[in-house]
Formats: sequence, C-alpha cells, structure tokens
Amino acid sequence: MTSRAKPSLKRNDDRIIIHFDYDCFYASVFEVENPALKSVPLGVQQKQIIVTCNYEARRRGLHKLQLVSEAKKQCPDMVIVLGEQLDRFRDASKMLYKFLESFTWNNKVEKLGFDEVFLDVTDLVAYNQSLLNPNDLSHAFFNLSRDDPTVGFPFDASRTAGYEYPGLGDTAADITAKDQELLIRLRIGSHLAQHLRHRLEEDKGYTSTVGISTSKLLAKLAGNLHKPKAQTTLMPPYESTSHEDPAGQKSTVIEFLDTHDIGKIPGIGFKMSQKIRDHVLARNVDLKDKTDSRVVKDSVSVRDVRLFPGMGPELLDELLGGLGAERGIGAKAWALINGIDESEVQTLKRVPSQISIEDSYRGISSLPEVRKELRVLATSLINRMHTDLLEPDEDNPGKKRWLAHPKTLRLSTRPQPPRNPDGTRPRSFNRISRSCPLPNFIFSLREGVDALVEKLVLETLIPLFHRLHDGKGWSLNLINICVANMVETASDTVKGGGRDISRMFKHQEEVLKEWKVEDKDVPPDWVGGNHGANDGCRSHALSRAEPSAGNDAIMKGATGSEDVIPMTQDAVDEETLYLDEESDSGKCSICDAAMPAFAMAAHERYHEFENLSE
Ligand code: DCP
Ligand code: MG
Repeated sequence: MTSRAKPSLKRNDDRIIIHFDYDCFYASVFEVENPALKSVPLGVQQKQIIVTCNYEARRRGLHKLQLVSEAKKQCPDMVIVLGEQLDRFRDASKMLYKFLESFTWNNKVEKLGFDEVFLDVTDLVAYNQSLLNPNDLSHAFFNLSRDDPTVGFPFDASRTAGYEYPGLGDTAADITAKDQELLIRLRIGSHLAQHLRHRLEEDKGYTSTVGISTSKLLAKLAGNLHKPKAQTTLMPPYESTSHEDPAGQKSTVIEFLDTHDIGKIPGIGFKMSQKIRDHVLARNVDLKDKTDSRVVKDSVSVRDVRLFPGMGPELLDELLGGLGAERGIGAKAWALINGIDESEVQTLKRVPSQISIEDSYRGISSLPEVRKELRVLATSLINRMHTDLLEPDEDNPGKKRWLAHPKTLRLSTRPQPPRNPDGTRPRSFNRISRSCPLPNFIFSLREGVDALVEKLVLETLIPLFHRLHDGKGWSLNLINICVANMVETASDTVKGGGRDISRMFKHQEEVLKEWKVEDKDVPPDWVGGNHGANDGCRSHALSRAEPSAGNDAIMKGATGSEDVIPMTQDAVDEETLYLDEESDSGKCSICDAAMPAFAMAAHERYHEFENLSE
C-alpha cells in the first residue's frame, strides 16, 4: 500500500481575499452608540481586566488586557464601561458582517470571532479586470454591480491603494507576466478594500485594519503590518525562482512569513506552536542564549522552523499528531509554514448552527433558584430565536416567518465538585447535559414571550433538569440552555421554483449534514459525590469532558479547540466559544486578578514583560 501522496507545496494564487479587523472593536461599539465617548479615554471592562480601550486611551499609554486598577492609576480620568453583556457586540458584529456581505456577489463572507471578517472578492476583481483599459489604467471605474454600470467609483488601477509590503516602490518593472497579472488583481482588490473601509467608517462609524492577498492566511497577516485605520497589500512575486540562483527573485510570501514567530501563524494555535518550539529549541543550541542564562530565548520564527533539519509534514505529524488531533495535521501545518492556505472563505450562513444562552453563578443549590434562573435564560433564548430565526414573511406583509426550526433543546450545567477535606473546592470545567426534542409551542408567534417562557420552564426545562440532578447535594456554577439541529423551513429553498417538496428535503439533508451538532448526553453519575468517587470508567468520562481551551467539549466532541486548525467558522461555533470563554473565567496566577479565561494567556505574558523591564 502506498502512503498518501505528499501534498504539493504548489501555490495557487487565483483568489483575491480581503481580511477586515475592526479597530478597538468593543470600544467602538460604545462610541457608535454614544459619539461623545470618542474624545475621552475609554476602556471596556470584563471582570478586572480592560479587554480593550479606544485610541484616545492608547495615546495615553493604556493598552488592551491591562488590569483595571493599573489603568486607573495611569489615567485617572478614564471612562470605564462594562462589557460583560455580549449581546450588543454580537448585534454590531452581525450588522457589519451583513453590510460587507451586501457588496459581495458570491456571498463568501466569513466571520472570525466578533470583529474579523474575510471576503472572497475574486469574482468582483475578475470582472473589473476585464473592463480595464490597458492604455489608461489611471482613469478606471470600479463596477460594484454587474447590472447597473453607474454603481461604483473611479479609481487609479496603476497604483495600489494603501500600503504595500514590501514597501520598496516599483515592483512592476521587471516581474514575470504571471506576477504582472497577479499585481493588477491585487491592486484592484486594494481599491475595493479601500472603498469598503471608507463605507464602514462613513456609513457605520467603524474604522478597520485590512489586509489584501490571495488566501485567508496571508490577508490576515498582511493586515497587521499597518494598524489602525489602514490597509496593506502583500505584493508579488509570491513565488521564488530557483533556490540555487542567488540573484533570482525571492518570494515576498516566504520573506514575510519568515519574520513571524511560529505562534503568530493563524491555524497554528498556542499548543501546537509550543510543541514545535520545544522540538526546535531542544535540538538547536544556536537559538539558546548562551551569554545570559536569565534570558531564555523562546521565540522561534517561522524561518527557524522551515529550515530546521528534517522539518516537513512527517515530522510535524509526529510532533502534533496523536489522540484528538486532526488528520493530516502535519501536512496542513507544513503548508501554512510555507505560506499556503487553500481554505475557502465560507459563504454566509443565513441561520446559526445553534443558539446558546448561559450564565455563571457562585453556586446555585435550590430548585426555586434554578427555576428563577431558567426563566431568565429562557427569556433570552426565545428573544434570540426571534432575532436570529425570524424574517419578514413576503406572503403576509407585516408578519414574520421562521427561517429555521431547531429540533433539539439541550440543558447543560456545570456542577461544583465536592469540597476537599481542607474546605477548598477543586476547580471544574466539566459540564453535563441532557437533551430532548424542542416542543413545537415555542414557535408560536401569537403567545407572548412570558407565557412561552413559563410553559417551557415548567413543561420541558424542569423535567430535563430532574434528569440531570436528582435528589440533593448539587451546587451549580453554570447553567446553559441551547437549541440546535436547525432545520430550514421550506420557502427559501423554493424561490422561483414552485413549492417543490423533494428539493426541500434534499436541501434539508444538506443543511443537516453540515450543521449536525454532536448531541451526546453526558451522564451525571459522578455529580454530588453520592455515587462513590472515581472508578476507572468515571474518571475517564471526566477527562474526556475536560476542555483544553475553556470551551465546551461536550457539545463539540472530544477535541480541544487549540489543536484544530481554526480557520473556518465551521470548526467551532464561535458564538458559543465566546460565551463559554466568558463564563469560564479564572484568576491570574501572578496577581490573582479575575478575568475571562481567554484573556489569561495574554495577561500573564504581560506580567512577563513587566518583569523583563524591571
Ligand atoms: N476581546 C476580549 N479579550 C481578548 C481578545 C479580544 O475581550 N483576549 C474582545 C475585545 C475586543 C474584541 O474582542 O474589542 C476584538 O479583539 P481584538 O484583539 O481585535 O482587539 P480590538 O479590536 O479591541 O483592538 P485592535 O484595534 O488591536 O484590533
Ligand atoms: Mg480588532
């Protein structure tokens, strides 16, 4: 049997991809709501951390992920707003994403987290390339519509809009015909990016930092070169000529990537980069700082990895593979290290894969409290279902219709483990869950939300809760309710095609295949200590459910999120990721400050800097 063919490292630069990162996103959301905040130093607080701050604050030396107490010391007149309610950010994110989507022809618009978006604008660029007059590139007109030639803007196709990387000026002089062609497409893309950036700012009030290239990987990294309120295009040549010819052209892609720390490559997460770094450092004394033993040089660049003896897909598979790792992970990582990322920009999802609402508590241990919290959560859930899953009904003006019906309701809790003999409580991220079919009455648009909530809590959620926790002795620090397994309703699938039932079912099948959430119940046997402690089987169940990055392993299967190449929005439902990360807050081991789990690594790194500069 032959082993799987080695993936080629051949570049394919047929696409044009734009990456957007909104500047100081959370702070901007508040500024758009209240423009007076623009001129004051503004920080957004979650737990004891300033998760982000506006540019007025940054001008005064404040920065992201600083302790609130320190920020206040440094800048006593700073205005602090609370950012623990994520709804406003989610809504702003969605609005901006839809706005960008309205400019695309192929609907390829993919959200990464709340404040980053990829657009695949290959088709718009190709169309405008075909309209160029090669004798008068400077007076071009960018057509935003294929149907209406007046919709668009004039532009100068002989130059790039915004910054170029490398920024050495005239690339166009002696490049190959292939690169010439890539150059013109990138330039057209850069003008579109600039137009969209201006629209975002003028129409919506958000400034952004943008990168333009031929893949998600390169567009995202290129954008980082000039922040904020700016854009950078990664210029050709993307391919090097023969390696032996020292005078030959060098790939700007390799040159650019080589300067990055390995951990900065999207798709190579923190844990993966740690494994690669350990391997490279352990074997390479040159990278250890011999002059000063206090300084542990732990930065390993992409170049260090790329040129490391024996490095390649097989070695990377050895280093990164193993239980729970994605298949072909070595080849994927190797491609990324060489600047190759073929992952597609996903098309807009009309419907989220699930809607999940949760809150964390200090410890809830009585049924009336549970009922009260379930009411609060169910109210948000139904409201979210109404915003995300209803659309105006074209057949009944003024009425709304469901875009999709979720089929499953899941209740999850995170019980606190029993106290240790010394009175302390072990920390737990483990969730348990039970699910059942979502009752149909929830889709009623005649009954008020309160009535629906009451019925859902009494008839469905409380019985589900009893299946999770019988008897007494439980104490919960988190409750989550979630609807999943969306089935799109008919009318959208039959647009212009009559009410064709078989098409509808076929479509449903596809939709289900893509969105099927692994919906395993996790048995609650270990909870409350009333079932005896750890027999082998239970401790296995516990460790399986232990999430590696603070997100919900039960819902997403057994893999930790960081070892999965996270470039597509399919891999992880980012909305729950954010929610889960928010609730799984913890304490900094150095200063004991409370903060969301996702901020922890960056925050601790900040302490390291502090120590170095002392
Ligand atoms: N965020 C957070 N905690 C983190 C990272 C991000 O709460 N560890 C939130 C706050 C940010 C938003 O997500 O506003 C986007 O994250 P960015 O890292 O892109 O930060 P900003 O958009 O605020 O700043 P920049 O201008 O550097 O993009
Ligand atoms: Mg941002």
